[in-house]
Amino acid sequence: MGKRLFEVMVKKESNLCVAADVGTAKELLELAEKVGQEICLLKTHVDILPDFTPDFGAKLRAIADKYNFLIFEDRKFADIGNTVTMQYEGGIFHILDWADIVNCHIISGPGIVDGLKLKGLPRGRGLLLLAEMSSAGNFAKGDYTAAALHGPGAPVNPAFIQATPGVQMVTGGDAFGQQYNTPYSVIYDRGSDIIIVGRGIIKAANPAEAAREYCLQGWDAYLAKCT
Ligand code: S5P
Repeated sequence: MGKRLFEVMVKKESNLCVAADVGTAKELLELAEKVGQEICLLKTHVDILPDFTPDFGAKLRAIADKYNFLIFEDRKFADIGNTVTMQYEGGIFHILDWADIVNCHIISGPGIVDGLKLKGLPRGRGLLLLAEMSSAGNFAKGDYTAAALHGPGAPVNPAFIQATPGVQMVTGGDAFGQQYNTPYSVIYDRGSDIIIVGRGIIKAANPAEAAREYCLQGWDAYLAKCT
């Protein structure tokens, strides 16, 4: 999945992931059509959609295939391995069926990765680990961050892909402790591969235009970093 993601990024010249935190599934699908051309990834929170129906995944997949982007369900699994296997595959959302990539906290230890791998690997799915968080006062730092990056004593795998939220055109924050950095600082100064942008795009007067601008800035910074 990592290879596929890099292929999409190169082909579309985009390291932009849009966080589709809109109010309904209908709006989400409309947003995916608007920004589809500019993104490598669309990040969802499927549990915020009041009009979710079982065909949501297939509808979003069709748009993802049309515009060649991958789907990242930001589920932030955090339980023991056995429980997350069921949360990943079952329930109402059947995330395993339609999300290319999911993520998890490492708070419960390596068993969570084993659980998600059991279901995800046979389907070729990807998994991102939360090594840090963008919100003020979060506890993912120091040894915790190092454990997420290195595992038990191993060096950082160069094939790991780093995606960073908390991105807007200007630094700042929101009323709940979210902290924003610019595309350039996240990609160039902090060495991330992908910028994750929510309200900077979805609340813009013209989300498609805003996505284009974030895409250009993110990719320029990435090229500057990689060359
Ligand atoms: O540390 C984090 C991790 C994530 S995945 N901080 C975050 O903000 N996120 C997600 O990124 C968050 O759930 C939201 O969907 C998005 C940021 O949205 P924005 O509107 O603040 O750009």
